[in-house]
Formats: sequence, structure tokens, C-alpha cells
Amino acid sequence: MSKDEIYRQHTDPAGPFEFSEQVVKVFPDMIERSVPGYRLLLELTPILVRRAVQPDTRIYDLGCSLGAATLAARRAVQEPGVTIIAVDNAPDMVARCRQLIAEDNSRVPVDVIEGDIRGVEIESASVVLVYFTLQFLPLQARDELLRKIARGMTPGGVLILAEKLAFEPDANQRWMDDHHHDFKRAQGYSDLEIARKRQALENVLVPETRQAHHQRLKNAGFDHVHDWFQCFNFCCFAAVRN
Ligand code: GEK
Repeated sequence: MSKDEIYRQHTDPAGPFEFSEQVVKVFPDMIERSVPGYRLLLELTPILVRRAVQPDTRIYDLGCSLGAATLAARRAVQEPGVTIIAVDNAPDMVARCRQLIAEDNSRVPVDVIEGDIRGVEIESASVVLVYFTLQFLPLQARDELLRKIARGMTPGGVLILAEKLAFEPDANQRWMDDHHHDFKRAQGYSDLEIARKRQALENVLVPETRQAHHQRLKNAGFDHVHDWFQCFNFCCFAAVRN
């Protein structure tokens, strides 16, 4: 696995973060060393999927990157007639994701689509995974995406939504940021790398509070929201449609 040293070399201000070819090359290392609990979240994903997936339905992975959540979900599927649709709009991510899916030996069909998740139709979905991707959409696009997901779900369908959270008041935000940065230091990132990455993500990754997520999920038509996972400022909701 190639090491993420993207923000190591220079001291000039970092430009806005993009899912470039350079990022794709180091992505597994970058996400594991930046998102506390990422590996555990993937390990727990099959447990949620196994209970939620229904025969002859679809699983969607929106913002699939290299397909880590797709592969975790794929392991859990035992029902007949299930197809996984994985979507990402970064061409280099999609190309590498297709290779990794091809190397995996499960027989559950996976369709990897290069495109914007806002333009993808959601149909007969018993499970929708949106791991750390809603946070990259413009705020005004988020309600509509979740409404579309809710409309496309079968009764009993589950949206598993992982996000970086924002906190209020400021002192709570600072506590989380301090511990997140300590986590990154413990993973070998320097203070300079942490500061430059933070600058690059400014206005690109826009986190929201837990309350804002709950409200949006309710407004979109989900009946129950379970706060089942959190590691510092990274969390995962399971939202159920009756
Ligand atoms: C994982 N889920 O490993 N349409 C499609 N893709 C998008 C869009 C969009 N509008 N906006 C961003 N992306 C993965 C990790 S990474 C999270 C997800 C991170 C894609 C973008 O190209 C990238 O691959 C992904 O969303 C976000 O569990 O890097 O922090």
C-alpha cells in the first residue's frame, strides 16, 4: 500500500483538495490514517448489511472510491438476485475500483458506474451505503439526495450513512479536533501535513452536526435513525425506512 505523503513536501499554501490520480494511488493509506475507526466501520458493515439485504433488490454504494464498502457489503450477501451498484465521479477512482472488484472472488454482481451520485436513479434498494461522501456535496444538494434515496428504497430498507461531524459549541468542536489531530499524529502525520490537509479541505468537506443529520433523515422520509457508531468526530447512522 503506497504511503500518503501528499502534504509532506511543500510549505506553500495547499490548493483545494481533489480526488486526483495522486490521491487514488495513496487512498487506502490516506483514509485509514485520517479517519479514526474506518477499518472497524468496514468490519462491522457486513453485520448491518446481512440483516438488511433482501432478495432480488439492489445495494448501492454512493461515493464508492476504491470499493471498500462495496467489498464489505458483498461478503454479507447470501440472498439470491442481489446486485451492487457502486458509483463515483472520479475517473481514476472508478478505474482502480473496477480492477479491485474484478480481483475479488465473490459472485455477487457489481456494476461500477462513473458518474455523479446526484444523477443516479435509485430503485429497489434494500441497502444504501454513503460512506464519507455526503460531506463533499454542496449543502443545498444534500436534502434532495436523501429524499431520492428514501423514495428508491424497499420497505425495511436501510441507509447506512457515515460522515465527519461538526460540533457545538466551539469548545466541543475544539475537543474533537484536538483528539482527531492527535490520532493523525499517532498515525505518523506531521503537524505541517495536518495543517495543509485541513486547509485543502476547507469549504470542500463541509461537516454538519448530528442534529442536522437527524433532521434531514427524518424530513427525507426515514422512520428510525440509529446512532450506532462514533470514533471522535466520525460517525455512522443507520436510517430505516418502514
Ligand atoms: C470508502 N466511500 O472507502 N458524485 C460521485 N462521487 C462523488 C461525488 C459526487 N457528487 N462527490 C464526491 N465523490 C469510500 C470513501 S471518499 C471519502 C469515500 C474521503 C466521491 C469522490 O470521488 C471520492 O471517491 C468519494 O466520493 C469520497 O468507504 O476521501 O474522505
